[in-house]
Amino acid sequence: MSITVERADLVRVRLPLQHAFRTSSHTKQHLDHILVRLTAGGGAVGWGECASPSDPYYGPESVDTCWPMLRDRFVPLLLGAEWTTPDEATATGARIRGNEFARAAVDMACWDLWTRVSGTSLAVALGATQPTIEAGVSLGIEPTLDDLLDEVARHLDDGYRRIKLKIAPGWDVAAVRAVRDRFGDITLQVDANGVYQRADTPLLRELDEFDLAMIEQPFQPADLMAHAQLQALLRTPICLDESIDAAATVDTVLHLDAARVINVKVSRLGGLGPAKQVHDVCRSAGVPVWCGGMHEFGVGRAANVALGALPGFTLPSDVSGSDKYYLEDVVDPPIRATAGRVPVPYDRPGLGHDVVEDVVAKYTVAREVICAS
Ligand code: OSB
Ligand code: MG
Repeated sequence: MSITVERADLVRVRLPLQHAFRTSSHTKQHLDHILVRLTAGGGAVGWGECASPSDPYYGPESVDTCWPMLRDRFVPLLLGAEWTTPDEATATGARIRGNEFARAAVDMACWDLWTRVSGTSLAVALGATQPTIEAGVSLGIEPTLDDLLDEVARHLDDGYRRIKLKIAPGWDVAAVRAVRDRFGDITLQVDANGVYQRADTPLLRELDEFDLAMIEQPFQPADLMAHAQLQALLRTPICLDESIDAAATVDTVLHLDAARVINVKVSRLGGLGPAKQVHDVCRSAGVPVWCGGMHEFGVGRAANVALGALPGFTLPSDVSGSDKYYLEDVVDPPIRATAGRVPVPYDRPGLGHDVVEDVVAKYTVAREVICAS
């Protein structure tokens, strides 16, 4: 079966948040992501999501860099090309370096299109085996420790079984201690998003006494040596997120013993194909992985659910129900966690969740159509 994409719609969608996000600089009431809708000759449609943050603080990309990369680079390379597998489709963009969030949107849309045309579910096509995935939540820095304790209590009440706390200088040991003291032996882990310096090693060692499931990305992404040196001092596993830009980096990380757990993200790695590769490398090395997220809308979230059901995903994910974040989502059926688990839609084609175009239209702030010339 061969597929040729003839048209791509880029849609910038702004979904209102359930609870405003506070960052160090401002408060956000909504998030903008780019949905990519591909139409093949014959009319079949596939959807992908670019879940880049608005600001280039997690990585170098932003929504505003992804849009022209999609419009002027990834989409024109794909349009008119004949392909038979998603890997062949995304190979059209292989010469482009970096820009993984933009690349991931096209990759995901090609997987959705391909599995819909072939009448299989994305989960089956990827080789997923788990009936449900374990949902976890990622909680941000709160104004006070009492606010944090309330947030943790609320999510435990909602059935989530694993809690991840964002930490940063000034919001680390005391926050972890407060949560441990109050909630006992829940599965607890922390994520620093690379904000500590090597000189903070004594402080990071203090976290070792709290039986954390892992410490995620303490140092900046390129500093694998610092992670290896810290891992040698800790009993708690280090997990890498931002550092893992490709399967090849996993080899280096494992060789250095710079981490003992890997966070696999479709968005950060440039799509489902490369994310599966990282899963496969870790699985054959016996290294546990879990599925991370970027606050995806339903399209990207559905891709995370399918990926997160692969057999090597043995640790709880950051994939929660989309109602944790959004008042209304773009897919039907909605993605929900029940008793801390999200079901995997093996019996539905493609992503397993259909995009509701009326909802997309309601929240669209920009749209551009690119056709094969
Ligand atoms: O580091 O895992 C991260 C969100 C934006 C940027 C970075 C990260 C995150 C999350 C969100 O932790 C997890 C989710 O999608 O719920
Ligand atoms: Mg992270």
